[in-house]
Amino acid sequence: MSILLGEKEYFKGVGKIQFEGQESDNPLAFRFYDENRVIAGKTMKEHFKFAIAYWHSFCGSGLDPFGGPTHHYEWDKSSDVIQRAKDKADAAFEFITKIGAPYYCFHDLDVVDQDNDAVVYKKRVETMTDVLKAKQDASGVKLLWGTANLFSHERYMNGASTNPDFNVLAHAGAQLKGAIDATIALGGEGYVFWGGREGYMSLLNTNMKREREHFAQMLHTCVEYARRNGFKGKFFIEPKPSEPSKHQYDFDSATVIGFLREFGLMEHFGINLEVNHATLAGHTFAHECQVAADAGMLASLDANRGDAQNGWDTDQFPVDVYEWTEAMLILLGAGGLAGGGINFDAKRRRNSTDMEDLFYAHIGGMDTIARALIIADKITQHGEYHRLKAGRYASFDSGKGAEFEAGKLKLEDLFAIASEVQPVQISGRQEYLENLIGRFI
Ligand code: XLS
Ligand code: NI
Ligand code: NI
Repeated sequence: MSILLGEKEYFKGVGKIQFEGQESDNPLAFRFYDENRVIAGKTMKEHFKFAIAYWHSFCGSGLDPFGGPTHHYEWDKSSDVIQRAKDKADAAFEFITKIGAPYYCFHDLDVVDQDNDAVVYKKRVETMTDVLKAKQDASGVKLLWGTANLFSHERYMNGASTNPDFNVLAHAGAQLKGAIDATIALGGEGYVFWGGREGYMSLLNTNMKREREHFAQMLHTCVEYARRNGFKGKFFIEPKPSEPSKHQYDFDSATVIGFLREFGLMEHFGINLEVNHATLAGHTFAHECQVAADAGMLASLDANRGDAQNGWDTDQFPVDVYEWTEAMLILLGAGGLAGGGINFDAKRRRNSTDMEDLFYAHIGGMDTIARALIIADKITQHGEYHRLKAGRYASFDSGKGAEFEAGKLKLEDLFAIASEVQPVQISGRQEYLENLIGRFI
């Protein structure tokens, strides 16, 4: 079967990327990501469900606050809105099949230009849904999640579902309906809410309580609509502490879990964690993964990385094997991602202007994560790491510690025990553990 699904080939000279193993010198090959390799009972393909982000890979132009586009796309030339959207879809599916990602993700307005008229826009999204459906059927590529872009249009400058003006909220609802319809029609496995404008710039003009309540009400309204229309997948909230809002309501995993509990939304939702968002929240990626996993909410990941020196969402491709090994240990411990996959929410740099750069970027990211999984599995099988970590809590496994965990001890009991025993100093052995992990990398 030809991997070329459109009429025109956009990524000329690059064929299907193959797994060639660690010794390969071919820059356009995988060294670690072997989709059929079984690790801990599942193939890599099943573990990761790698997805390509439509926005960064096929829309992002390299533009930054100081300069215009540097990525000039062949598929972005037609003056006809629908033709341009179709050309972009051709390019997208050509890339997705060549890189061998089983999934993709999109915002409604990644696939077709927005229009202020809600009815015109609805029609456009429906037209493109049919186009994407045909491409999915022809290629076997699936939709990991869909979402609505409720942050770019100027009407959302004061928020979307949290806008103080009900008329703006209604437009957000119209867009949400369209994006949910598209996700259902395309068999999307999840639906993401990322609220870039759901937050505030100043509390002087913001009723935070009301805005959070409106946000929760909108989520309930979406869940009701989607379930009534046959959506069986998970909804994901993607936390981020700030940017573009000064303060976003979905600050981090812990905040989101609290919010979902407060408003009775837990059963329908999981968390979609993004590496760079964790960093911006002042956490490690592992911290965010662990908080979500402990609540049974580790559902999906947006793979990227920040910059150690710059405090913004630089969305670079993952390269840090140590960081991902820690995450993969948590993921293996949680029994995998609950309903989602790994989406590359990452962009090549503004000055990475060769067409091959998009391939190098994804190959590097997929190999980094694959390598981390292989390492995490070896660490798990070796056993010492897990033994040491569990061993630190052994005093709660039996005797008085176990009674405390079971809620059987009163404060007076603790006093009585303390008057008889003195704790001996026990090392946390952080460096030992760091070296232990390092041995497998
Ligand atoms: C922005 C977010 C965004 C979401 C989807 O920082 O990462 O890209 O993933 O709306
Ligand atoms: Ni982001
Ligand atoms: Ni993201």
